[in-house]
Amino acid sequence: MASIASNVSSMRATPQETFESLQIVMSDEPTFQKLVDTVFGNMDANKSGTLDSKELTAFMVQVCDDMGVQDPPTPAQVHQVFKHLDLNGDNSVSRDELAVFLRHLFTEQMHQASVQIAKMEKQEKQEKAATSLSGLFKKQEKAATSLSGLFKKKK
Ligand SMILES: [Ca+2]
Repeated sequence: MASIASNVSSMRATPQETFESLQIVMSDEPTFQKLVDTVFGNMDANKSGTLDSKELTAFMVQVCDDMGVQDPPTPAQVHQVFKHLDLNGDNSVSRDELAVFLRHLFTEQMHQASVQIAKMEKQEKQEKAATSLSGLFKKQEKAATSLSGLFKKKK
């Protein structure tokens, strides 16, 4: 159930993979809506068409478990998420309210993934620069050695 949401947000995927799968979902509205339907359908255990805090608790426990988080969410945390989801304050979360939340969540995750990708690219460049610099030093050492050899011969 949580598998779709956790696949998308899995910590095990590389930032590049995360970014690409989120981009696919976010760039295609029918795909996004289908995902919302699937997630909502899985969360709405009693098929009432809305989510209550019990259903949200079960969902959050599942997601935390899927993501390898040791501590299950506290009732206070669930309450906070519920309040965040329940945009019109009627004490239940509709499919459309979940859609708003997921769109926001995915946008945020795409941003985080792109920041991570940029960081990794920068690191790679720095490593390359360091490698070529040390190669340059080695060349200079060689040159210095052969020059000093030349010098010794002259003596
Ligand atoms: Ca509501």
